[in-house]
Amino acid sequence: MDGAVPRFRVDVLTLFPELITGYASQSLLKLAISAGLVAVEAWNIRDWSKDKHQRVDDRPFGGGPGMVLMCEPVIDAYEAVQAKVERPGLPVMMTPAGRRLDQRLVEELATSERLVILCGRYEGFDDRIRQVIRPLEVSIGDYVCNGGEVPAMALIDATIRLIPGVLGDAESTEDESHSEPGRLEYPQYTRPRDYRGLAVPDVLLGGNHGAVAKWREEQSRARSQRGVERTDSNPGAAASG
Ligand code: 6GU
Repeated sequence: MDGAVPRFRVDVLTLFPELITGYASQSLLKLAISAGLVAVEAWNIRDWSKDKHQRVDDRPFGGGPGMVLMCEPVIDAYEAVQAKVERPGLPVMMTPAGRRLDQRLVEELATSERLVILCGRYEGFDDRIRQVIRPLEVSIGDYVCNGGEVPAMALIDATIRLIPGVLGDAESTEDESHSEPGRLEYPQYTRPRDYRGLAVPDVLLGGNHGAVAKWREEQSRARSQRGVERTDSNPGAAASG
């Protein structure tokens, strides 16, 4: 690190900051952080509670199960974290009611210099948090997770790999699954040539680059087609969002 401002910064507001710091301490993200390309900071919303028991949630008005995250600690945390650095971040709220995360949205997010991500737990956020902050609301799919942390990690994971320099090989985002909408990558093989009677396709061993490219194109097309069929035959996967 040379003290330069990282090209991409993510601040995550959560009740479980260690989920995020644990994730950020491994693998590609760890390398990108130590190279100074990206920064990921996790903040505990509880630190902005004014309650002597550090409470951040309360029962819903109107009754019903579960607890709701309160306006004051969340918005105080959000405003304090926004003020930590000069450039304001795009506010992002992780919620199953949000816009479905896809590669197009990932690409949009990667053009941002800074995200401030709000992760909820319990039954959700007091709606006035959304009304005050006016965040981009993002969902990772039509199912319910126990909190926004795992969805936030999926968003961060997909986004940082588009930040220049994070992946070693500049080409490796070009060819891969979803760089064209709905397009899936061709199958890959490595040693050994034969595993439990399953052989590597001959074309990959022949050294004919033209033939390899043609085979991969065909395989990619066939896989993408199968993806469409799977979605069509599975009403859950086809649900709109
Ligand atoms: Cl962003 N949050 C939660 N809690 N569940 C989800 C989600 C987000 N996206 C899909 N399911």
